[in-house]
Amino acid sequence: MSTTKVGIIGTGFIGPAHVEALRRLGSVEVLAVAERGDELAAAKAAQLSIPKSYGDYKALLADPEIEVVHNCTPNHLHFEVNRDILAAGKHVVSEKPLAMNSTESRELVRLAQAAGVTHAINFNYRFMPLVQQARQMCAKGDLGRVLAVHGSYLQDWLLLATDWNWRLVPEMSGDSRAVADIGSHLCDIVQHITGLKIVRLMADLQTIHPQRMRPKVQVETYGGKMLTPDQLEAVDIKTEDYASILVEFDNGCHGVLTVNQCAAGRKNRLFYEIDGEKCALSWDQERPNELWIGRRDAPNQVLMKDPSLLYPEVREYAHYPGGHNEAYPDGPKNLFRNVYGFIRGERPGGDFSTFVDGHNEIAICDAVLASGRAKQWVDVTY
Ligand code: NAI
Ligand code: SOE
Repeated sequence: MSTTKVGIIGTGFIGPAHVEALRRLGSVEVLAVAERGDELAAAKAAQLSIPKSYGDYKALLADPEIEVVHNCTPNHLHFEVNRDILAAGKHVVSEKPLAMNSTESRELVRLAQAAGVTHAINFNYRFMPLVQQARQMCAKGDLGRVLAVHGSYLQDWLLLATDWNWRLVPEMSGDSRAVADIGSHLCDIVQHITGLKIVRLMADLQTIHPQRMRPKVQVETYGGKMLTPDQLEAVDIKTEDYASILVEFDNGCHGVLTVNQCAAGRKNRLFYEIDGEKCALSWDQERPNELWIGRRDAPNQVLMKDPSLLYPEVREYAHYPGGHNEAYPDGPKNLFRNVYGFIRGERPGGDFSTFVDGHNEIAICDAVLASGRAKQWVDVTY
C-alpha cells in the first residue's frame, strides 16, 4: 500500500512531535522539512532522519511529491504559510492559533473551502481517550442538561521575569498571549465536550510581569533556564500572563475559564469541570488516564482509562489496555489518524478539528481582547 507523503514546516518544539506522531501511523512518510535557511533545514532533516530538506518553505510547497503539509511555525507565520499551502493545492494541518486575528482566520477558512483540500488544526487535547469519553457522555445525556462549566489552563514556564520566549513578543505571537496560546485549547475542549458554543464573555486580563529580561542570544521554547544576568536585557511586556474569562454558552449556562502562565508547580495543567444536572465530570491533562465523575446520590467515581470501560465509539482512541497509560503524544496521533484516514478515503471525516474550529477560537480571542479593554461583557462575533 502506498504511503501519503508529508512535509513539515518548522522543526522547533512541536514540529518533531508531529513527525513522531505521523510515523506511528504507519501509512504516512515524512519526506521533507523546511526551516529558516539551508543549513538549519539540513541539520534538522539529518537529526530526524528525513530524506529532503528545504531552506525556504516555498521550495517545499513546490515539491510535487508532497501531498500534505504541517505548519509548525510561530504564530505570526501561520496566516502566510497556511495561505501558501492552500494556494499550492496541498492538504494542510496547522498549529494553533490558526492566525493572528479573526480577519485572517476567516479568510483562511474561505481559502481552504475554495481550495477543496483537507484542512485541520492541532487541537490535540480533544483526541485523548477520556476527553472523547466525556464528549460521548454529554452527547448521550449521561450528564443531563449542562448547568455550569469551569476550567483552567495553568503553566509555570513563564513564572519568572527572566523567562523568555517569542510568545512574549506581540509581533510574533499576537495581541493576546496566554489566551491565544493556551486559552485556545481550553475554550476548544470545553466546547468540544459539551457541544455548546461560547456566545458572550467578560474578560479580566493581567500582565503579571510588565517588564521581563530578554536574552541577548536566541533560546528555544522552554530553553532559557541556564542564562546568566549579563546575557539579559529589560523589555516591556504588553500581553497577558493571566486571564479569567466569564463565559455564557448558547444554552444559557455560564462558566469561568482561567489561564495563567505564572502558576508555580503547574507544568501543563489543562483542567475542566462540567456540572450536569445528573452528574459532573472533571479531567486534568497532567493525569490524563483518570476521569472523575461526581454524583449527589451515589459515591463519586474515577474512571481509569481502559478500552473495555469506554463507550464503543471511543475505544479507537485508546491503544493500550487499562493501566498502560496514554498521554500527550497520543492526542496528535489520534487526530492525524482521523485526518489522514479521511485524506486516504478510509474514514468518513467529521471527526477532526478544522480551520473552522481554529477560526471560532480566534473569534473568542478577539472578543476577550475587546472585553479586556472595555471592561464589560461582549458578544463573540464568529
Ligand atoms: P519553536 O520556536 O520551538 O519552533 C518554531 C520553529 O519554526 C523553529 O524551529 C523556527 O526556526 C521555525 N521557523 C521560523 N520561521 C520559519 C520559516 N520562515 N520557515 C520555516 N521554519 C521557520 O516554537 P514551538 O513551540 O514549536 O511552536 C510552534 C507553533 O506550534 C506555535 O504556533 C505554537 O502555538 C504551536 N504549539 C502547539 C502545541 C500543541 O500542543 N498543539 C505545542 C507547542 C507549540
Ligand atoms: C506553551 O504554552 C505551549 O507549548 C503551547 O504553545 C501549546 O499549545 C500547549 O499545548 C503547551 O504549551
